Amino acid sequence: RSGDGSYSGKHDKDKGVNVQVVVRCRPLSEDEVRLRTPVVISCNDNGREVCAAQNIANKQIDRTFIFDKVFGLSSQQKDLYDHAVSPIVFEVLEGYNCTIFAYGQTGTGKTYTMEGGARKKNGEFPSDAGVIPRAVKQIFDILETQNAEYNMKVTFLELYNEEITDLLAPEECSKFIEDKSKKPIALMEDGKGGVLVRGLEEEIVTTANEIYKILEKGSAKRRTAETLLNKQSSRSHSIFSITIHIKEFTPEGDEMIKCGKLNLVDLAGSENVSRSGAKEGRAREAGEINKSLLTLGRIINSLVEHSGHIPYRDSKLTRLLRDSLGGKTKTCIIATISPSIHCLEETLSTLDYAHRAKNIKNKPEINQK
Ligand code: ADP
Ligand code: ZZD
Repeated sequence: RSGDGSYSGKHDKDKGVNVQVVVRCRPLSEDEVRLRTPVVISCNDNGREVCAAQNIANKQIDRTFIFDKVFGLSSQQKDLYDHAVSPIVFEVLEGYNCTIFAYGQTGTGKTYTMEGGARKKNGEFPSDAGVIPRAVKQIFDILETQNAEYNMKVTFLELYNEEITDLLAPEECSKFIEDKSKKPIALMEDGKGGVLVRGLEEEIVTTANEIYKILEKGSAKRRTAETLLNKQSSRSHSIFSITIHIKEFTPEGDEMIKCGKLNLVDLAGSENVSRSGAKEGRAREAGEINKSLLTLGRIINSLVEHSGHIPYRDSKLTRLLRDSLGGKTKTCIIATISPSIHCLEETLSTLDYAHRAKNIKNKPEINQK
């Protein structure tokens, strides 16, 4: 689909399709309300504009940015899902690989957006459920109504300090977190320009409930690992992936397999890069530089500046998600921001970053055999 909303088939493919970038601003927290924190962000709701009010030397200098969509302070999980994510899930079921990134400063709602509120004991679907559980539900709802023949597998991993933790690996392995007996995970080139994660647990699933249980298990494991290894969760990236093979028949009655993959990525807090950049030397020693996040930024820059070398291989995150950045995957970035005056500097940096990413072009292709 091209920018003007029309289908233009081949044409599209040749020129590439822009990465979709949406912005979501969280509401003020109760504490911020109590402290009468000034709001400096205004969103043109159900629109595409976000405006940051900046007061420099008593002069009002507003900056306005245009995105594919902007979700204002009062947007609900369902609004964001229906308008930004649901169309992407349909494309996954058509056989595209799609990736959704959540990018932003810690505390702006990346995890709230991607995961959302906890599961309910009574089994009811939470109204504040985030992108991941909603996508799972939508995928099964569609497959059921289509009466499709399919198989599905999921993976869930965390990346911290350039080390991968398999959030689905059985307990036997995680008990020995620091032990040599733990299953080694290695990234290997697959010879087709992609990367394989050797040793990563792939769970075959047949119902949405199974996936929810897997998410539960993965979340618990992530929390345990964080406590045990004293990790700072704002510095970790998590990637949840669903791969679906769907059997279909052509009008001629020939069998056809379509394969779609959805990657849902909750990135480390963006302040991990901008701040460590400022205090390079000491931060580097303290291991504070988030190599993966830094490399992601560099790749976005080289892609939009069309500078020859794209440093995909410089970090694990970008090796894993290489195809999402200038490749055959359809990509969407959800940039999350705070409305508070105290976050203005980080917010402007997030908006600049996200705005630059709008210029990346991918060349999506359907996987079918
Ligand atoms: P991050 O993952 O970016 O560090 P969180 O998702 O942990 O941020 O969000 C920080 C806090 O703000 C949490 O308490 C979360 O519930 C709340 N929050 C974030 N976004 C929203 C939103 N859109 N609506 C309501 N509460 C939100
Ligand atoms: N944000 C919640 C998890 C938390 O930090 O506890 S919400 C969703 C995606 C990835 C991992 C977990 C979830 C989540 C969940 C909550 C509680 C136990 C397991 C999983 C969730 C929420 C609604 C439906 C399904 C999963």
